[in-house]
Amino acid sequence: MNKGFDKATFKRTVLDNVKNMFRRTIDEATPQQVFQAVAYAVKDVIIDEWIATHKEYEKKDAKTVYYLSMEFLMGRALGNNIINICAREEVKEVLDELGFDLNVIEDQEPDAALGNGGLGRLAACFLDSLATLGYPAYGCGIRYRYGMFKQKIENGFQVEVPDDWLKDGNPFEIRRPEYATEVKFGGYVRIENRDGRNRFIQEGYQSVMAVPYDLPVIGYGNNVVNTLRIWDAQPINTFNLDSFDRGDYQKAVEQENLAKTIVEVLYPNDNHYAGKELRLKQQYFFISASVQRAVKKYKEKHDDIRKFYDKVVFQLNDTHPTVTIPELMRILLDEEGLTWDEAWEVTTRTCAYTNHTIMSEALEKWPIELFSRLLPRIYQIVEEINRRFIEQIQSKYPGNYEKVKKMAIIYDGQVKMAYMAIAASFSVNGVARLHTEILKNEELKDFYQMMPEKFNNKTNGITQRRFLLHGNPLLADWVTDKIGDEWITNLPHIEKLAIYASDYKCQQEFMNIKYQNKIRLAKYIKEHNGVDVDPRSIFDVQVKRLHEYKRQLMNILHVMYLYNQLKDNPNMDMVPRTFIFGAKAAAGYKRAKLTIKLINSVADVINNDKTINGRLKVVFIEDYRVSNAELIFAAADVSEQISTASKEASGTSNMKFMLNGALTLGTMDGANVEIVEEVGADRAFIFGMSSDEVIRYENNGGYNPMEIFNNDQDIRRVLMQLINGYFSPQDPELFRDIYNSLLNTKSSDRADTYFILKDFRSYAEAHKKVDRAYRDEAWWAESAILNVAHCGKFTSDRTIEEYVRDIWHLSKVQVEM
Ligand code: 26W
Repeated sequence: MNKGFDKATFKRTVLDNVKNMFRRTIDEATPQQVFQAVAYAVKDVIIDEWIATHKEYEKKDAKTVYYLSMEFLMGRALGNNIINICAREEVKEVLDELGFDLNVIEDQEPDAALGNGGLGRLAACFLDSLATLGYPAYGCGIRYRYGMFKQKIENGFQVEVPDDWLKDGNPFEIRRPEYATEVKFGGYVRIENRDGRNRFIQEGYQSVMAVPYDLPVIGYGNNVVNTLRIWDAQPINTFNLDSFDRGDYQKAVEQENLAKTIVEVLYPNDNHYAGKELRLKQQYFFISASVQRAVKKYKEKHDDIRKFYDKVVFQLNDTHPTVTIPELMRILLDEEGLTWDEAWEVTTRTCAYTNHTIMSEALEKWPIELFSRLLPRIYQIVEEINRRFIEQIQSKYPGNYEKVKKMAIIYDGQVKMAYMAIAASFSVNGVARLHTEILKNEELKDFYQMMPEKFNNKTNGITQRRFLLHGNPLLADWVTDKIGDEWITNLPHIEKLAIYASDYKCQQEFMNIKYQNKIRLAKYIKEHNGVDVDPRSIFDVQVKRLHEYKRQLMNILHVMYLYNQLKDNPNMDMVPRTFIFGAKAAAGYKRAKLTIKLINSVADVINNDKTINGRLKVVFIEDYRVSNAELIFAAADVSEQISTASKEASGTSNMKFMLNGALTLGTMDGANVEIVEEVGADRAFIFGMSSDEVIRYENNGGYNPMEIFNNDQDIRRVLMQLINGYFSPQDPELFRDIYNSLLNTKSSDRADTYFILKDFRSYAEAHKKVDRAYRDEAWWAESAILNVAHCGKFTSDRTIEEYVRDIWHLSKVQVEM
């Protein structure tokens, strides 16, 4: 309940908006128009708080974190915003009175999909927590014209469709042309000696104007509204026709094109570095604009730029924003006139770096040629950072040239972004305990040995406001009914549920809510896939980006294996199971796309086989994204978290499933380790090799999957079905590459790189345990409730408090209205 919320005023605003924006009365308005009208009305409600929040920050002169990220996967705003202003009931009533269903209106909003997956969604959860906890924070990113592509499934194959998310406008954003900033690319550096000092002047460059758009990030029930600032690019010509006047027509056109292309589209790669020039332009574009703006803002209030770090901290979300380091150095050296040592002191006390992956193909290494051509002055600075860093290595390890080779920022013709980030940050963190240990002891061992004090862990978290309160209203109400609503801002409080876990009546209530949510998802599946699924079957779900290390392939191979068993043994005793997949593959990732086709081919055969009596169903949910994720988590019984141990830095869907009462079926990887620690190993289904074992095999050149192929006839049968047309009669060779990837060393440097065959038997065993466990209704209900009760650690509120305590050192601000 929001005491300050005036229903009558709100209703009038909605009606006025429909009239003024669309020249229509409410009964003529389309749902999309009503959505727009409601969104603008909500913006009206929060605008004073947004202003007041920033006034308060100014007044307190509060230290601010800038969360610098190429990706913010915000999803839809309306539903979340009205929840955070605590006016969901009121808005729902107003809409009822106007003859509209709030859920239908929410469905009109496109997802803001300015991110790929885990890293982008984590940034969104962090913004929610920062605002809710009352910490001064900006998210800084790019206003991509096209976000993450929409996925269509045609004939079982993924087809990418552009995501034109801005086509109806974006009601919550505000354009801020007064903060437009020029960003320069290319040209050359002229050195001029003035008063005995060298000045570095970039000439012959192209530039664009970065224009920010601000989006409100609303704290839960606390009047705080923070800002997500995303930058658009505009041609500079419209501001300054000089070059055109001087007859430099070519350059004017090029600058126009640069502005158009730079923010055109989000790169849909997850965990894969592609080395595209435009990507580096995007990185420097939003970083230069954000850093310039932060410095300017600081200088409005403070004289001594050498104390910048007292008021500002830059958190680098993976290496993508690492040019922050040389860009801040450039501003301090070239514009503020600091000495190198002074500038370095400021930079290294301002920047902190988060690592999100150990996948070696994700490491950003830019060719010197490209980097220095695009960013000539920045490159000079990187060279000097590298030169001094090598000196430091040599003084610590005299004569040890191996160390220099392994740790240099520039080596082998490449600029290594992670190494620069580590060398120049005061904090380096991993995103789950196991991940941080692997960074310290394996991947970044040399850096850890040289500067152990920088390394720390921050286990990821998720926001319960979106993934329970908004996504699963039935369960949210039930929880509140049992223990009150403190869990909304203090998730560990949810532990109070534990005493209800063994109570028969509570178990019934809980399982009934799960059943209602399964009906809701079954309806969605019927509408979108045309497949009937039985809400009484076990909903066994794997939703995440498609990647070999996440092993969706192992999941579908196991489905094939189960299907074979059912065919051989029609009376086999098994609880009906619905396997649900959702995953986008990077557009250029052939094998991942083929895996999607395999899942859909298997689904086609199984779903249409009358002889198995619907005991097995396979569903691939098209266009998995934040909005349908909310429905999926709420309806899941089993959460598949089956990455090859050591490969998944943390995972965050594992936490969202747990919060919604699904049991984890997973490996001891990423945050699964900590989930099991919280809920107890007996309330999850753990299988497979440990990360130590995986790493040991890797260091010894892998293992021989042929042995398994030769000795295990069930596995052999499944693999043969990949190449005998069993699931692709019209093209028996279709899945040859997948078969080869598992068995043939020629198709990848190691056969079965991700140990699918090696872990298969123990995976199948774990599935058998799920089947047995689900029959014990009381045990399952108890376990599901205990999962909810023990998920307190995994709120992003906790994660943010740890960042604040150990890295950012911010103070909470209160906003009175
Ligand atoms: C340069 C291409 C590229 C693009 C994205 C490389 C790497 C990425 C991201 C780091 C991939 C990513 O999203 N990583 C995920 O981050 C989550 C939040 O910390 C973790 O929970 C996931 O385990 C991790 O895969």
